[in-house]
Amino acid sequence: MDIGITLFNHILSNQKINPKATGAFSRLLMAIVVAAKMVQRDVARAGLVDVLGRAGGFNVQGEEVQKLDNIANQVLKRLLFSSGEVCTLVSEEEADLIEVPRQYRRGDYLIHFDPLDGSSNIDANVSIGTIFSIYRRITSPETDPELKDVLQPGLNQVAAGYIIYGSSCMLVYSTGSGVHGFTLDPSVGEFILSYPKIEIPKKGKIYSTNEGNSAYWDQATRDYIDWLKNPDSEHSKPYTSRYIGSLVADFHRNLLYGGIYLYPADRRDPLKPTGKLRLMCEANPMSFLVEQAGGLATTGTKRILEIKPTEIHQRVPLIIGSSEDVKAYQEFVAKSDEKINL
Ligand code: AHM
Ligand code: MG
Repeated sequence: MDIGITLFNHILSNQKINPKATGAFSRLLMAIVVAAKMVQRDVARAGLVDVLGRAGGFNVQGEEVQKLDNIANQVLKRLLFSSGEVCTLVSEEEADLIEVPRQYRRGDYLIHFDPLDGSSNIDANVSIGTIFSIYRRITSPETDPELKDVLQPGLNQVAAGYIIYGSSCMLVYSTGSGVHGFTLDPSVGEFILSYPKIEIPKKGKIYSTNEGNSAYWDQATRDYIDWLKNPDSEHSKPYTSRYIGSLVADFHRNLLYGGIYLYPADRRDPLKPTGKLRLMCEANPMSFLVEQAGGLATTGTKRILEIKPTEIHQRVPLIIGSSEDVKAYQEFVAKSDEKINL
């Protein structure tokens, strides 16, 4: 492995091999990299609650302490606007499309992002992350961006990635030619290539799901999870259960070790049997990455990347991971007579 390739160099060398590249896309990625370092700095200080004050409360100077997801949202917006390369943004934290303020140049790209995924874990010092998904606009650059620009299927993503704030800070991304992971060296403030061309094992031994919800799942999902727990050496079962409750962290572990992550539809609210995770800022970017790494992502019946979105905050069931594990799940769904609206 080459040692010492910085993320900055990686982005620039990809730009150089594309004769049509203008540098716009590289500027956009660099803005995300700087935002990642800023959010990492703030996340690392989150443990100092007694000194700085708990989010939502007041610090020792009597100033209101902002919630970290809010801070991360503001940081990303500021850096992305300043890049001059975005025409609109969609954040998990905001209900509507985010307009680019007049003082900034407007570019051809739009980004869906979850500024701080798994943020309910912050106080317990559990890994959390930022997820991003980049598209090129499809309407004329002369006009204001429209809903159809932000409601493109995941297959149209030009890049996607995440930053994980864990025992180290890593940025993992793909522009459609493999998945690459970089680790932040805090002593020099640079992301260094640590996992080039990540390939998810074809089959894992880990399943990750919130089994507390199993009473609300469809029968096929319950049967599949029971099957994983039945000892059977031919299929390397029983599987190990690992669930952090932070999508970025659960996904990252499974990407490296192999396995399957499931957030299926549940029937707690019969009017919304659509799971919890958001298509645009969670399921699509993770599905783009997993496919680039040789894995699969499905609702159970549909490939995630082919879903035609209808709303910016649409939720979908997400079953994602090693190809053989996801295929085994799909077989359980295919055999089932139960019709669940996926
Ligand atoms: P968030 O975006 O509000 O943080 O919610 C998404 C998170 C994912 O990170 C995680 O996989 C899931 O919600 C956990 O949900 P649950 O607590 O229902 O298991
Ligand atoms: Mg989230």
